[in-house]
Amino acid sequence: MIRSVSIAALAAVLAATAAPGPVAAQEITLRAVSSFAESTEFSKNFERFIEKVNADGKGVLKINYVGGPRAVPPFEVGNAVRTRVVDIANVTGAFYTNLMPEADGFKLNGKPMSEQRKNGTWDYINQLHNQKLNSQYLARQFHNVPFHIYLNKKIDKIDFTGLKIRVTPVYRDVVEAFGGTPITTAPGEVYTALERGVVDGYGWPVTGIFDLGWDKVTKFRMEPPFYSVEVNVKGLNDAQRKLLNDAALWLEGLDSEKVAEIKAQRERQAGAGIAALDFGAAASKVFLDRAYEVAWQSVIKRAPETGPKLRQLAGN
Ligand code: 173
Repeated sequence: MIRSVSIAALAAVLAATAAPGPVAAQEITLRAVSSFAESTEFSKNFERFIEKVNADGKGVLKINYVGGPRAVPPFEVGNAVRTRVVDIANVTGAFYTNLMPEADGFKLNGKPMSEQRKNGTWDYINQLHNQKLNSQYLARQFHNVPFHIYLNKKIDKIDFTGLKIRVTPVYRDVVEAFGGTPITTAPGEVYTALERGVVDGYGWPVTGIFDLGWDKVTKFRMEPPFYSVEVNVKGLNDAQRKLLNDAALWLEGLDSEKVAEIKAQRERQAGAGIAALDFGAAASKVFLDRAYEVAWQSVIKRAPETGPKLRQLAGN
């Protein structure tokens, strides 16, 4: 039987805390999952967040980390949060577009979170999560980490005609816009798809391929980098809001470590024989302008009520 925090349980804790005398409050346990494999790049900082909450929250709140995609398949994590099968999740918007089509638009806003919290972006996105996912949007990570298209077939211009490219909603529109055939898979299926030649390339951030062993089955990384990774932590947290929010801000601050990490990963890719395909500034600009335009059009088409506001907040 899966445990979730009910309003009644929270009320009981609050009542106990408020009672006079030495009444010990009951520690609450929240179940957490990640939509990325345990101990890999896009789970690591979330795992540090859990350690911090468990240290700071002793006696008040405990997070029980159930694990990665073996616990809940990546594309089902959003629904698991909505239905309270889990209390806290580390997940990217592209994985729950079934519940919130505009969630795929968060990748188009690469402003630092300090700014997004000040200018109302975080607030607006949090409201969307309150309404559509029955949850709080605790933190957004990796705003400064871009995506790439990785390839095993060499191209001599930015044109994916004749290529099958593994995607999630993150890359679908841009792959199609440049003539490629998108094939959607969860990250767990990418290695085998590359090994068997089922796909000629894939979309993935600049960081994290070594954790998954994909360097062994990758020949090229196409420039330029585009969009920005959005992995968020969401959960139900009415009673322990301050503890979780303080830890969430700390988690967003970890993004500053990514500047050095990106440089190191690009060098490591070169060392592993993954050559950068760079077509120069003019071709990169054409690619980026189109990549943003097709993605915004796609978000606005799927979410006509909220998409334009997200674009205005992103300012691009
Ligand atoms: O490629 C993916 O699976 C994907 O969409 C993603 C999003 C954020 C971080 C890493 C991967």
